[in-house]
Amino acid sequence: MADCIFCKIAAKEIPATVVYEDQLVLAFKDLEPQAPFHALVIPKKHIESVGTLTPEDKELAGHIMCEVIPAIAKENKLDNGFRVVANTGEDGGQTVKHLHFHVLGGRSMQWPPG
Ligand code: DGP
Repeated sequence: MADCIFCKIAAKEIPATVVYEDQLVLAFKDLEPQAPFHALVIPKKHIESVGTLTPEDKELAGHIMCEVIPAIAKENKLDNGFRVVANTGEDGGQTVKHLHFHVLGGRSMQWPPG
């Protein structure tokens, strides 16, 4: 999508520190890290949010959850635990309208989040 910053990162038009990449998915360090390890996992194709996922995205979403995020956690030694967050829509606090999963680790997380 023309004006989407994460599409531009996926297309390598904007630089990012990549921590994982395959044909379907890119993961890169968050610009404003909220934990010692903070990466964003995005599909390369533009999907707005968890709220706009459809059954057609089942394989992609399963790939992200069942393969990509566990691989990132293992590679970055988040053995003591980590948090996965998908802010969704206005009330969910989503600021970038391209589906992304925050993966945060390296410190103890609190609950509830702010
Ligand atoms: P959210 O609030 O869930 O939509 O999170 C968007 C995140 O994206 C936020 O933590 C900051 C990060 N971010 C925004 N622009 C950029 C960028 O250009 N590069 C990188 N690496 N991260 C960005």
